[in-house]
Amino acid sequence: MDAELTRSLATAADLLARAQAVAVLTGAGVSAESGISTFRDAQTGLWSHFDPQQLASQSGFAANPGLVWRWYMHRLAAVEAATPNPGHLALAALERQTPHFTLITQNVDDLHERAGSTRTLHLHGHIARFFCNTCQAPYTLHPDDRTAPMPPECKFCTGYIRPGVVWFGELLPEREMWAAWQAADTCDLFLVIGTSGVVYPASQLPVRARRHGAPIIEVNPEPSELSVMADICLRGPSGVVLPQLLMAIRGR
Ligand code: BJW
Ligand code: ZN
Repeated sequence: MDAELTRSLATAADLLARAQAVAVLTGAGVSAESGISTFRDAQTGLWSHFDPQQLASQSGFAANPGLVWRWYMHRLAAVEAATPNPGHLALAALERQTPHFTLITQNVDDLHERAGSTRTLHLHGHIARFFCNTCQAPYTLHPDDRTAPMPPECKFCTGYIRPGVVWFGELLPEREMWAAWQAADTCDLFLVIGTSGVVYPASQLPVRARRHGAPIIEVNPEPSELSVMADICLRGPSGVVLPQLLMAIRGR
């Protein structure tokens, strides 16, 4: 481990050990080491010709509902086959040893929950939940839907069924967003992990935390849009850095 990372880990561990209220924002990078592609990574294979930003929108769904459905079924299968990595496990352990801990995720997978995190706020919804795009009625996925060329149709209104995620231009779930603002406004330490920080309003959470003086720690192998406001940048994959951080806290 290089000397700068060792020093930064020790400072971050001190801050975490003293903090009473910790808020954490995670993004796709935290699931990368579980084999789930990050959102803005070049898509692979069949999907490399498509723009994820266009697919994850009402206009993309209207233009080609079959394509969007098949993309989500492909990604759902990847999430179901994946298992939590040491980064997810370290965050669950951190929750257990912190008096007030709020985990806010932009991820649509359930790997934080499967790692043992108990109070995760999903700002962008869940890939394994479904509802009607027209009348919002909830829908239970049928095994045949997974390989269907088109989305299933709603039995109430014949609208198309869509995944329970938040697309561009859509509002975030109110209860989760409100709880996330609260956590950012009241924390005494904010961690930003594995996110490019380009998507609003999630990107505003660390801004809010910083406004009232909470130190910001970033964990990301690459600089992000949020690096400029971070007091400490831990440059490395979260599956490696977060367990090291946990060890540094315990070794104090
Ligand atoms: C690792 C790693 C390892 C890799 N360890 N790290 C102009 C200006 C400002 C705002 C807007 C604008 N035009 C429109 C907007 C608003 C828009 C927005 O923000 N757009 C921007 C792109 C500009 N936002 C919205 O529309 C939101 N709604 C909203 O604002 O409502 C009000 C409103 C309505 C109408 C008009 C205007 C306002 C909704 C946003 C919903 C986003 N949904 C998605 C899709 C979810 C479903 C799906 O998954 O298909 O959520 S988009 C996508 O981005 C997904 C992610 O959760 C989200 C964030 O991405 P994330 O997690 O940061 O991933 P990446 O891939 O970007 O980055 C990965 C990072 O990991 C990198 O930094 C790597 O280095 C790192 N990494 N390996 C640690 N091992
Ligand atoms: Zn319907």
